[in-house]
Amino acid sequence: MEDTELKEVIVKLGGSLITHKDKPMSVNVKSLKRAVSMLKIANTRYFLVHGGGSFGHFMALRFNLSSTSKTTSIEGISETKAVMQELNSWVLRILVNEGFRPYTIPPQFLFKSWNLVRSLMERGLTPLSYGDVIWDRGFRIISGDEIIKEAAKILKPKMVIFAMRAPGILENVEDENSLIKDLKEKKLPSFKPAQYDVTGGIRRKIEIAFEIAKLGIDVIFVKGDSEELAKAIKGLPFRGTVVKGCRDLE
Ligand code: IP8
Repeated sequence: MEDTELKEVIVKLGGSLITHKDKPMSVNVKSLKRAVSMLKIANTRYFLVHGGGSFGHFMALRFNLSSTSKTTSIEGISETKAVMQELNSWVLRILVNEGFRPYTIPPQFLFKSWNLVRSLMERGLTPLSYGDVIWDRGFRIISGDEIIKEAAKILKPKMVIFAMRAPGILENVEDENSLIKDLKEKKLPSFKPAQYDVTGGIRRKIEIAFEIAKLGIDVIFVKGDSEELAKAIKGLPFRGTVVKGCRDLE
Protein backbone atom coordinates (compact mmCIF):
# COMPACT_ATOMS: atom_id res chain seq x y z
CA MET A 1 0.00 0.00 0.00
CA GLU A 2 1.25 3.48 -0.85
CA ASP A 3 2.45 5.52 2.14
CA THR A 4 0.05 8.34 1.23
CA GLU A 5 -2.92 5.99 1.61
CA LEU A 6 -2.06 5.50 5.27
CA LYS A 7 -1.95 9.17 6.05
CA GLU A 8 -4.73 10.68 8.09
CA VAL A 9 -6.40 14.07 7.90
CA ILE A 10 -6.22 16.41 10.89
CA VAL A 11 -9.42 18.39 11.36
CA LYS A 12 -10.05 21.23 13.78
CA LEU A 13 -13.73 21.71 14.51
CA GLY A 14 -13.72 25.42 15.25
CA GLY A 15 -15.44 26.80 18.32
CA SER A 16 -17.39 29.25 16.18
CA LEU A 17 -18.74 26.30 14.19
CA ILE A 18 -19.76 23.99 17.02
CA THR A 19 -21.08 26.57 19.51
CA HIS A 20 -23.18 29.71 19.30
CA LYS A 21 -20.32 32.10 19.93
CA ASP A 22 -22.53 34.93 21.17
CA LYS A 23 -24.52 32.69 23.55
CA PRO A 24 -22.50 31.35 26.51
CA MET A 25 -22.47 27.55 26.96
CA SER A 26 -24.58 26.86 23.92
CA VAL A 27 -23.73 24.04 21.51
CA ASN A 28 -24.64 24.53 17.86
CA VAL A 29 -25.91 20.98 17.58
CA LYS A 30 -27.12 21.41 14.01
CA SER A 31 -23.74 22.61 12.70
CA LEU A 32 -21.83 20.08 14.77
CA LYS A 33 -23.97 17.20 13.45
CA ARG A 34 -23.64 18.39 9.88
CA ALA A 35 -19.86 18.77 10.14
CA VAL A 36 -19.55 15.28 11.63
CA SER A 37 -21.73 13.83 8.88
CA MET A 38 -19.42 15.45 6.30
CA LEU A 39 -16.42 13.82 7.98
CA LYS A 40 -18.25 10.50 7.75
CA ILE A 41 -19.08 10.98 4.08
CA ALA A 42 -15.46 11.80 3.26
CA ASN A 43 -14.57 8.48 4.87
CA THR A 44 -10.93 8.70 5.86
CA ARG A 45 -8.81 8.33 8.98
CA TYR A 46 -8.85 11.37 11.25
CA PHE A 47 -7.16 13.03 14.16
CA LEU A 48 -9.76 15.47 15.48
CA VAL A 49 -9.46 18.53 17.70
CA HIS A 50 -12.16 20.98 18.74
CA GLY A 51 -12.03 24.55 19.98
CA GLY A 52 -13.60 26.29 22.94
CA GLY A 53 -16.20 28.64 21.43
CA SER A 54 -18.72 29.99 23.89
CA PHE A 55 -17.71 27.37 26.48
CA GLY A 56 -13.94 27.70 26.95
CA HIS A 57 -13.41 31.27 25.77
CA PHE A 58 -16.34 32.59 27.75
CA MET A 59 -15.14 30.99 30.99
CA ALA A 60 -11.45 31.78 30.40
CA LEU A 61 -12.29 35.43 29.87
CA ARG A 62 -14.41 35.49 33.01
CA PHE A 63 -11.42 34.32 35.08
CA ASN A 64 -8.77 36.12 33.05
CA LEU A 65 -7.08 32.98 31.70
CA SER A 66 -5.13 33.11 28.45
CA SER A 67 -2.67 31.20 26.29
CA THR A 68 0.08 33.75 26.80
CA SER A 69 0.08 34.15 30.60
CA LYS A 70 -0.13 31.84 33.61
CA THR A 71 -3.04 31.91 36.03
CA THR A 72 -3.28 31.22 39.76
CA SER A 73 -7.09 31.24 39.81
CA ILE A 74 -7.94 27.71 40.89
CA GLU A 75 -11.62 28.48 40.38
CA GLY A 76 -10.90 29.64 36.84
CA ILE A 77 -8.82 26.54 36.08
CA SER A 78 -11.55 24.16 37.30
CA GLU A 79 -14.48 26.06 35.78
CA THR A 80 -12.77 26.33 32.39
CA LYS A 81 -11.77 22.66 32.39
CA ALA A 82 -15.30 21.70 33.44
CA VAL A 83 -16.99 23.52 30.55
CA MET A 84 -14.46 22.20 28.04
CA GLN A 85 -15.10 18.68 29.24
CA GLU A 86 -18.83 19.31 28.87
CA LEU A 87 -18.36 20.54 25.29
CA ASN A 88 -16.12 17.56 24.58
CA SER A 89 -18.90 15.22 25.77
CA TRP A 90 -21.23 16.73 23.18
CA VAL A 91 -18.69 16.27 20.40
CA LEU A 92 -17.92 12.74 21.56
CA ARG A 93 -21.58 11.73 21.70
CA ILE A 94 -22.40 13.17 18.26
CA LEU A 95 -19.35 11.43 16.77
CA VAL A 96 -20.44 8.12 18.32
CA ASN A 97 -23.99 8.54 17.05
CA GLU A 98 -22.65 9.18 13.56
CA GLY A 99 -20.71 5.90 13.59
CA PHE A 100 -17.26 7.12 14.67
CA ARG A 101 -15.40 5.44 17.50
CA PRO A 102 -13.79 8.48 19.14
CA TYR A 103 -11.37 8.37 22.07
CA THR A 104 -10.66 11.61 23.89
CA ILE A 105 -7.12 12.44 24.99
CA PRO A 106 -6.92 15.74 26.91
CA PRO A 107 -3.93 17.82 25.73
CA GLN A 108 -2.17 17.47 29.10
CA PHE A 109 -1.55 13.81 28.20
CA LEU A 110 -1.57 13.99 24.43
CA PHE A 111 1.97 15.27 23.99
CA LYS A 112 3.32 12.21 25.78
CA SER A 113 0.94 9.81 24.05
CA TRP A 114 1.68 9.83 20.33
CA ASN A 115 2.14 6.05 20.37
CA LEU A 116 -1.32 5.74 21.89
CA VAL A 117 -2.67 8.01 19.13
CA ARG A 118 -1.13 5.75 16.47
CA SER A 119 -2.47 2.61 18.17
CA LEU A 120 -5.95 4.09 18.34
CA MET A 121 -5.92 4.92 14.65
CA GLU A 122 -4.62 1.47 13.69
CA ARG A 123 -7.59 -0.04 15.54
CA GLY A 124 -10.17 2.15 13.82
CA LEU A 125 -10.64 4.53 16.75
CA THR A 126 -10.59 8.28 16.17
CA PRO A 127 -8.35 10.25 18.55
CA LEU A 128 -9.99 13.44 19.72
CA SER A 129 -8.49 16.30 21.70
CA TYR A 130 -9.51 19.86 22.50
CA GLY A 131 -8.38 23.30 23.65
CA ASP A 132 -8.05 23.17 27.44
CA VAL A 133 -6.21 24.38 30.55
CA ILE A 134 -2.81 22.70 30.92
CA TRP A 135 0.04 22.76 33.37
CA ASP A 136 3.04 24.26 31.60
CA ARG A 137 5.22 25.46 34.48
CA GLY A 138 2.06 27.27 35.55
CA PHE A 139 -1.54 26.88 34.32
CA ARG A 140 -2.41 28.35 30.95
CA ILE A 141 -4.81 27.82 28.08
CA ILE A 142 -3.71 25.69 25.17
CA SER A 143 -5.64 26.34 21.99
CA GLY A 144 -6.82 23.61 19.67
CA ASP A 145 -4.68 25.26 16.99
CA GLU A 146 -1.52 24.77 19.05
CA ILE A 147 -2.46 21.10 19.48
CA ILE A 148 -2.96 20.79 15.72
CA LYS A 149 0.48 22.25 15.05
CA GLU A 150 2.14 19.65 17.30
CA ALA A 151 0.03 16.84 15.84
CA ALA A 152 0.99 17.89 12.30
CA LYS A 153 4.70 17.75 13.17
CA ILE A 154 4.40 14.26 14.63
CA LEU A 155 1.76 12.61 12.45
CA LYS A 156 2.70 14.25 9.10
CA PRO A 157 -0.91 14.08 7.88
CA LYS A 158 -2.16 14.27 4.30
CA MET A 159 -3.67 17.67 5.08
CA VAL A 160 -4.85 19.89 7.92
CA ILE A 161 -8.35 21.31 7.81
CA PHE A 162 -9.82 24.13 9.83
CA ALA A 163 -13.60 23.57 9.71
CA MET A 164 -15.10 26.95 10.44
CA ARG A 165 -18.37 28.87 10.40
CA ALA A 166 -17.11 31.18 7.63
CA PRO A 167 -16.47 29.82 4.12
CA GLY A 168 -12.73 30.34 4.59
CA ILE A 169 -10.45 33.32 5.22
CA LEU A 170 -12.21 36.49 4.16
CA GLU A 171 -10.57 39.74 3.11
CA ASN A 172 -13.49 41.50 4.78
CA VAL A 173 -15.25 39.57 7.57
CA GLU A 174 -18.59 41.12 6.69
CA ASP A 175 -18.45 40.05 3.06
CA GLU A 176 -18.62 36.33 2.28
CA ASN A 177 -17.70 37.12 -1.34
CA SER A 178 -14.29 38.40 -0.28
CA LEU A 179 -12.94 34.86 0.13
CA ILE A 180 -9.17 34.51 -0.28
CA LYS A 181 -8.77 31.24 -2.21
CA ASP A 182 -5.00 31.02 -2.13
CA LEU A 183 -3.48 32.56 0.99
CA LYS A 184 0.13 33.67 0.71
CA GLU A 185 2.15 34.90 3.66
CA LYS A 186 2.70 38.39 2.30
CA LYS A 187 -0.95 39.01 1.53
CA LEU A 188 -2.48 39.01 5.01
CA PRO A 189 -5.58 41.12 5.49
CA SER A 190 -5.94 43.10 8.72
CA PHE A 191 -8.32 41.22 11.00
CA LYS A 192 -10.52 42.77 13.62
CA PRO A 193 -10.01 41.04 16.99
CA ALA A 194 -12.85 38.65 17.83
CA GLN A 195 -15.39 39.72 20.43
CA TYR A 196 -13.87 37.33 22.92
CA ASP A 197 -10.98 35.06 22.11
CA VAL A 198 -8.26 34.23 24.62
CA THR A 199 -5.99 32.36 22.21
CA GLY A 200 -5.21 34.90 19.51
CA GLY A 201 -8.14 34.59 17.09
CA ILE A 202 -7.87 34.31 13.34
CA ARG A 203 -4.45 36.00 13.07
CA ARG A 204 -2.80 33.39 15.32
CA LYS A 205 -4.64 30.63 13.43
CA ILE A 206 -3.17 31.87 10.14
CA GLU A 207 0.33 32.09 11.61
CA ILE A 208 -0.03 28.47 12.71
CA ALA A 209 -1.29 27.53 9.23
CA PHE A 210 1.91 28.94 7.70
CA GLU A 211 4.05 27.07 10.21
CA ILE A 212 2.27 23.82 9.26
CA ALA A 213 2.55 24.61 5.53
CA LYS A 214 6.33 24.89 5.98
CA LEU A 215 6.30 21.18 6.88
CA GLY A 216 5.05 20.57 3.34
CA ILE A 217 1.45 20.00 4.42
CA ASP A 218 -1.52 21.74 2.76
CA VAL A 219 -3.73 23.67 5.18
CA ILE A 220 -7.34 24.30 4.27
CA PHE A 221 -9.92 26.66 5.77
CA VAL A 222 -13.45 25.66 4.83
CA LYS A 223 -17.06 25.98 5.98
CA GLY A 224 -17.51 23.03 8.31
CA ASP A 225 -21.26 22.57 8.10
CA SER A 226 -21.35 22.24 4.34
CA GLU A 227 -20.47 19.80 1.60
CA GLU A 228 -17.33 21.84 0.95
CA LEU A 229 -15.76 20.09 3.94
CA ALA A 230 -16.28 16.61 2.46
CA LYS A 231 -15.10 17.79 -0.96
CA ALA A 232 -11.91 19.28 0.51
CA ILE A 233 -11.08 16.05 2.35
CA LYS A 234 -11.72 13.97 -0.77
CA GLY A 235 -9.41 16.19 -2.82
CA LEU A 236 -12.25 17.45 -5.03
CA PRO A 237 -12.64 21.12 -6.06
CA PHE A 238 -14.16 23.05 -3.17
CA ARG A 239 -14.89 26.60 -2.03
CA GLY A 240 -12.49 27.67 0.70
CA THR A 241 -8.96 28.94 1.41
CA VAL A 242 -5.78 26.97 0.81
CA VAL A 243 -2.36 27.60 2.30
CA LYS A 244 -0.21 25.46 0.05
CA GLY A 245 2.35 23.22 1.74
CA CYS A 246 5.81 24.33 0.69
CA ARG A 247 8.79 22.39 1.88
CA ASP A 248 11.91 23.60 0.06
CA LEU A 249 14.50 21.13 1.23
CA GLU A 250 16.11 20.63 -2.17
O1 IP8 B 1 -10.86 27.65 20.63
C1 IP8 B 1 -9.50 27.37 23.42
O2 IP8 B 1 -9.28 26.60 22.28
P1 IP8 B 1 -9.43 27.28 20.83
C2 IP8 B 1 -9.76 26.56 24.66
O3 IP8 B 1 -8.96 26.21 19.88
C3 IP8 B 1 -10.16 27.34 25.83
O4 IP8 B 1 -8.53 28.49 20.80
C4 IP8 B 1 -10.19 26.62 27.09
C5 IP8 B 1 -10.48 28.59 25.83
